Amino acid sequence: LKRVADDVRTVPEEKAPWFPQQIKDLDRCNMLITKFDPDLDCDHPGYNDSEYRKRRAAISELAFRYKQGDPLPTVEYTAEEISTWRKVYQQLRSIYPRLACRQFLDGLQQLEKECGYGEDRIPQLRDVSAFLKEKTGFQLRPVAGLLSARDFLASLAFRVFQCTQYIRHSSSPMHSPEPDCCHELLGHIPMLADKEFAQFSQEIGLASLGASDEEIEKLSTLYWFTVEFGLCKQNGEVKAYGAGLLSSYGELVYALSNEPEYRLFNPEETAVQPYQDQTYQSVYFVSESFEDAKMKLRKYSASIKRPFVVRYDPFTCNVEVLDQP
Ligand code: NLE
Ligand code: FE2
Repeated sequence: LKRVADDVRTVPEEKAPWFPQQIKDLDRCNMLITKFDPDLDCDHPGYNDSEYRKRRAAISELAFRYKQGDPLPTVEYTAEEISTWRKVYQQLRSIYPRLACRQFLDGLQQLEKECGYGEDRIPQLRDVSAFLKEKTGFQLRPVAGLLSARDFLASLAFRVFQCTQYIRHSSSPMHSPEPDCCHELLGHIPMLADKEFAQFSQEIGLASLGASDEEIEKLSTLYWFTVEFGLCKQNGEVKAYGAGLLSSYGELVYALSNEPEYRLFNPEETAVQPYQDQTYQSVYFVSESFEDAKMKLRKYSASIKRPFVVRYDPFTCNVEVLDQP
């Protein structure tokens, strides 16, 4: 295997989009999608609340200034923000035991025991990142809003999870179309404390590096219907493992009622299913088991064709680029 890292962009027939090869390159993976921005989207519940928008701008600033390796910024949350968190936490906590998958419940229990999770305070990214680092090697990085799929997936290749730090508007605690700290901390973090989940999250990230726009679109659709909105069978019952469900009381209850359509998870079909990002999904993909979803996703990721091979070096945290053998 010959190193081709530096010629990837110069050899015309091997042209691939730029991608990060060192963890500090993630400072360049910051392309935001502004369609849910409360300053621009008149359907956002915070659109007419100038206090909320000012607060969002201040928290975004922390993310804009952040460089890889800086200590994670802390936010002193206001009483109103904590009260939104409390509502979200209490409501969701009461239905998790019935509706969430086992891996999620395990992770959440550890976070409650070891990382100060509870209804009275919003956990700080700094503490959560240190916790995850010990469990699965994942670390957090602050982000100002919804990231482009390419940049978001690329960070997973380095076991970095990009996390928003602001909280949803107090008028809609039960559902938000955009990510916020409730979504990250309650939806994603418990799953990222699971070793195997962390491993396959990184594999999706590695598969995305230098992939074509078309492949990125498919990969992010798959990510959407699994990591965000996935359901799986466990002991004969359907449970949620998707973070978008596990952070939204409204959609979690809906997804596990008999209203929505269920289809069997199959990467080829799922990857081209149009998805709903304004409101609840109209279809959910159910896999035979959590392990089954994982296996199929890994297989799909590994099948993406690129003119080169990437390999992650855990000692240097660099991605090596090698010629296709
Ligand atoms: N709908 C989710 C929630 O309310 O927490 C957020 C989804 C972000 C992709
Ligand atoms: Fe998410």
